[in-house]
Formats: sequence, C-alpha cells, structure tokens
Amino acid sequence: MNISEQFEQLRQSLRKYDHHYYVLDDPLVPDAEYDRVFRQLLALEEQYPQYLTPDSPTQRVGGKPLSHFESVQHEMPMLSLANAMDEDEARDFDRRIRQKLEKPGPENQAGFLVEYNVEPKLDGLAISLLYKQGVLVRAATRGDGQTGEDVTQNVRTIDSIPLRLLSDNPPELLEVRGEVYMPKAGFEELNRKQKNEGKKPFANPRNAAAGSLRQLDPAISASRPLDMFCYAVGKVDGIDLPDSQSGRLAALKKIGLRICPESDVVQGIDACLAYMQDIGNKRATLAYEIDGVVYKVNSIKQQQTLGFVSRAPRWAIAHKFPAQEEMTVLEAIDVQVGRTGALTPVARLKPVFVGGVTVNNASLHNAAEIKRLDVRVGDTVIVHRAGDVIPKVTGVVLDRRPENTLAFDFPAICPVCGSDVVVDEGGVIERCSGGLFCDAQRKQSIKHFVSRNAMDIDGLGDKLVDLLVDKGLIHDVGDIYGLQFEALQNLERMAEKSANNLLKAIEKSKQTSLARFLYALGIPQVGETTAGILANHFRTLENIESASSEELQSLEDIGPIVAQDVMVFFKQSHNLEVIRKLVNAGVHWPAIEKLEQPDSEIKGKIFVLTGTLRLFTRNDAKRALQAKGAKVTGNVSAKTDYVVVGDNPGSKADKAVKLGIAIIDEERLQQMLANTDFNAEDV
Ligand code: D41
Repeated sequence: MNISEQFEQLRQSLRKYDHHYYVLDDPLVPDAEYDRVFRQLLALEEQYPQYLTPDSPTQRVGGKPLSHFESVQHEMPMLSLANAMDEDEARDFDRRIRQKLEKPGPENQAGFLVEYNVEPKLDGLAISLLYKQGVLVRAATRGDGQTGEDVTQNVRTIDSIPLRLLSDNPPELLEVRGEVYMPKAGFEELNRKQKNEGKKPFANPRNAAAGSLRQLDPAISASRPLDMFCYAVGKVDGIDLPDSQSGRLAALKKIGLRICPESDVVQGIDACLAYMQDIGNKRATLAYEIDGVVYKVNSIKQQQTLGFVSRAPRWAIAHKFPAQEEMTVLEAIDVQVGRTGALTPVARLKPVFVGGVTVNNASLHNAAEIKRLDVRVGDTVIVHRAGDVIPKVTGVVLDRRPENTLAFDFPAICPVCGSDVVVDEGGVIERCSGGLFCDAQRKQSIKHFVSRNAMDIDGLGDKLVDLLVDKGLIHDVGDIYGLQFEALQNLERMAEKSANNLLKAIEKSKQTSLARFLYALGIPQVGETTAGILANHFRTLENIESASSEELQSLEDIGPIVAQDVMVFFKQSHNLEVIRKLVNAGVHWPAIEKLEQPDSEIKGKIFVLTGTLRLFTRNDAKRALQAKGAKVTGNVSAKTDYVVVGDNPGSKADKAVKLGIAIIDEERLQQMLANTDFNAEDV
C-alpha cells in the first residue's frame, strides 16, 4: 500500500467510526482503538504534510481566531416557519392544506387525511451546511434568510457533522439545513464551568449554542458541546432526492448526516396532535431542549402545489408548546414555615397562564434569592414553569417597576410563632428557632410522619392535620394514636365512616419497620436512604439512640453533620418523650436479624430508572434499591452503574449505550433485589 492509500484508509476508518459513534449512536470500536487510529493518521500527516486534506478527521480544530465573521449568501434562501400557538391554529393549518390540495366538492372533504412528517422543534439555531463534491466547504447562520454569517471554522468542530459525506459518488452540490443545539447535559456542565471560572452562566441552551457558534476563536467553539439535527435541503445539484420529506431525511441519514430520531410520519391532523402530546410527555427526558413540534406535508409534490406565503412555506407549521415563561405582577410575599423550621418565601402572583397551567404562587427559595433578584412587592416578575416542577420567579422586569417600591424586609421573627429567626447552613437558610413550640413546624412534622413513605396513615391529609392541631386534639405525633372516635366525629366534615376508616388506618400503621419509623421521626438530614442505612446497621432503636459520633460516621453516607443531627435529636428530652409515647401506644417493628451481608450487587452502586416499569412502581423500585444501599439518581453519567429500562425508555437508555453502562430490565432488577436480601425486613 502506498502512502496515499494508507492515508485514505485511515481517514475512511475514522469517518466510519465517527459516523457510528456520533450519528448512529452505535460505536463500532472501543475508544482506545479510535485513539490509536487517530494518532496513526496524525503521525502520518506530520511526516507527509503534502497529503493533509482539509476534510481529514484530524482537521476539525485548526483555524486561527477571526477578527469578524464574513457575510455569505445562501445558495437558496432559508425559509421561515409559521407558528401555531394552539390546537385551533394547528387545525386551521390542516384545513387550509386540505382545501388547497383537494378538488372541490364536499364529498371529498370527509375522510381525506394529509400525510405529515412530524418532528420535534429543536430550540437551537438554524444553520446551513454547504457540501461540494461531498466535502463540507461552508457553514452559515440563517441570518435574514438570504445572507448569513460564515461560521465554517466553528461548525467544523462539531463532531457529529461530517467533514465529508459518506457516499461513493456524492452530489456536486448539496445545501443541508438543520438546527445546531447544545444538549441539556452539556449545557449544565458548561454553566457549572462558567460559574467556577467566575463567568456569567448562559440563560438557556439556545443562548449557549448561539454564543458558542459566534466565537471568533474556533478553539473555544470546539470546547463547547454542540450537536446538530438536519431537517431540510436547500440547493441540490447532481442527485435525485426522494419525493417525500421522510424519504429525504432517510437519504440525508444515509450519507452521514444526523437526523432527529423522534421524527415520524402520520396521517391527518389528529395524529399530528397526538404526536405533539406524546413528545410533550417525553419532553423532560429528551437530551435536548425543544419548544414545540413541526408538521410538514410529507409529499414534495403536494408541497410544490401548496407553495409559499411571503417567506414561509404553506406546507409546514411549528406547533409550539405553551410558553414556559411569562410576566405577571407580584402581589405579595408570604413566608411559610416548613417541618424543620426553614422559612420559605412564597410569591403570591396575579394569576398567569404559563407552562400550560394557571399559576398563582411561585417559590422564591430564601432571603438570599430575594436579595439577588431584588424582587419587590408590586414588581412585574418573570415566572418560569417547566414540566411538573414548582414554578419559580426568575427575574424582575425593572422597566415596569412602579414608584415607591420597597426592598423586601425578611422577617426577623417567625411569622407563625414569633420565635427568633436564625440563619444557618452557610447563611442560606433562615429558620424559626421555635422547634416544636412552633405550630407550623408541628403541623409539618405531623404531616411528614403520616405521609406515604413514612407511617403511611391513609385518610390523614394535610387539611385534617391542620384542623386537629388547631382544635388542640393533637399536639405532637404521639397524640395520633390516642385519637378517639367521638372527638373525630365531632369535627366538621367527618362522617362516621371516615372516622372509622381513619382509626383503622392509624391502627394499621402501628405495625411498621424501624427504617420507616426513623424516617417518620423527621430527624434533620435523615431521609429514607439514611434511615435504611441506620436501621440495617444498628438493628434496634436503642442502639441508634446510644450510638457515638464515630460509630455513626463509620457508615456510608453519614458525615459529621448528619451524625451531629442524629445525636442532637436523640438527646432532646421532648423527642425521647414522643418516641416513648409512640412505642407505648403500640408502634412496633420486626426485629432485624444480623445476617452476614453477601457481597451485594446493589450496595454502593448507582442506578438510574427509565421508561415505564411494569413490575414495580418507580417509587417502590427506588426505595427497594435504596434500602439495599444503592443510590438512585435521575441522570445517566459515567458514574452510573446500572440503567434499569422499562417500556419506551427514551434518551437515558441511549446515553447508557453510548457510555457503555450496563442496561438491565425489570426482571433482572427483581432478581438482583432478591439475591441481596441481607435484611430480614423490607424497608
Ligand atoms: O427543529 C427545528 N427548529 C426546525 C426548524 C425543524 N424541525 N424544521 C424546520 N423546517 C423549516 C422549513 C420547513 C422551512 C424547511 C425548521 C425551520 N424551517 C426553521 N428554523 C428556523 C427558521 C426556519
């Protein structure tokens, strides 16, 4: 083999590996092998620089910093995309299309479904790639649609974009359009870095992607985790493309370009709307940010019949999710007291529709956050609500600040019991110092005690707890077991049947486990996992009560702070009093036998659960794993040991494959849980 053939062979191998790794998400060879081939090519290029070509896989980063970006004219204009803000507008879009496509006559109107290619609408920035003879020669931003900026040097650093198309006879010219975006995980990581380096974090992945592509120094772009999905072609010379959008996407994929795996073909607008719903449900688990879905008439012939209105095709529409950010007026700031006394300021808002629901309240976290935002009563604020998370106030529209507003005065005494407020945990959390003298803390600790993963007392909801405390029927959790039928029945809205059911549930809860009991007590810093660890190690409540700090700290997950909290809790006479009351009332748990712990497959391992589970609820699987010493986290990373996949797993499973993490199904999980049954009771 001569030198030139050697070059070509190495380059071809690397292109193939890149394609499998970045585009197909299906690596061909281990990373070490990739590195070897890469270094071989580098060495050869150093030895014979005359053979070095710009489309070599080694040449992604190499350009020098620019002083500015050149303007470039697109070969064919980049169109814009009309929006549908709700279902009605989406249906109007379909109706217009059917009217244009159909021969007139009401008899045809019914039952005629347009075929649509449907795809997520990525929240990145539109880019046009220009391939000549299969080689990437230019990449440009959309700009005004006619002219954009030449960002070739930066786009070349995106690993999933082929510098040369995978085709033996590539088209003379091919313009490809798509969205460059920053995956959510990469965005989080980048912002962590920005903060560590004292730089301003990016507001969202879209801004981060745009900022990264607009770096004059390609080395900076190269360090940013960018990716691209292609969704359309511009000018094409020298090949015949398939006559449908879906066929074209497949053709692009075949020559090495990355296509969104969620795109699909459906018949009619109802199916489009169902697709939107489906993608909406998956939204939080997708690896990238989307702000809607795009419906495109699939047939190119029909697209041509439909044509354009100004710069937007009549055959495509972006159906947007409801905005996740809106403005509204902050009417008041209330301060709530939690179970451990932490004071949480809550924004009372003029009701606003955001993220698909009407929001009245939003969290303001703590005093420091209020200070950081300088948010004042009367301000117009920005409210953010994504998925099912609690709405947050993320900013103030200073332009709209009325005159004479005052900075918020965080209370110095507890708004419920009047005790002093103290600041702890690095000055971030304000706490009421009233402990169980504070009604709010007592109510919250009772609510925690009866909750599902604690003592699990069915029928003792938040409102009823408030009522029972307000009426003086219970003072602490120990009083729950002394509740009498007569007293309950005298309460408003408490029928005989519900009073009986409640008493039954209370009775039933007496039989519990040590871990649940410990968790229910609400010891600061002791969540379910830690409660399980304590129960397994110490086996009896007495052992825990008398444990030394060293002994506590010898356990996994327990550091000096948690150890301190546990010891302080069991030193308080009122806590011991309550525990005695509970035990005297008959709360009990089976003894934990000390068993030899086999080398567990689970202990100390990190699990991620994804997809719909059939054998467990997600909560049960999580608790069972935690009880056996595993950590269960929400995100797949290099540290993850196992990803448990149920039905329709989504991107976490993909990521696990990419990272080479063990993927197991529910049956296997069940087996693992059974094998490691080192504890006599299930926590
Ligand atoms: O994901 C997207 N952001 C997306 C944008 C998409 N999936 N498809 C798109 N299709 C088009 C047409 C139909 C005009 C080829 C688009 C865009 N345009 C687009 N992005 C920015 C302006 C237009």
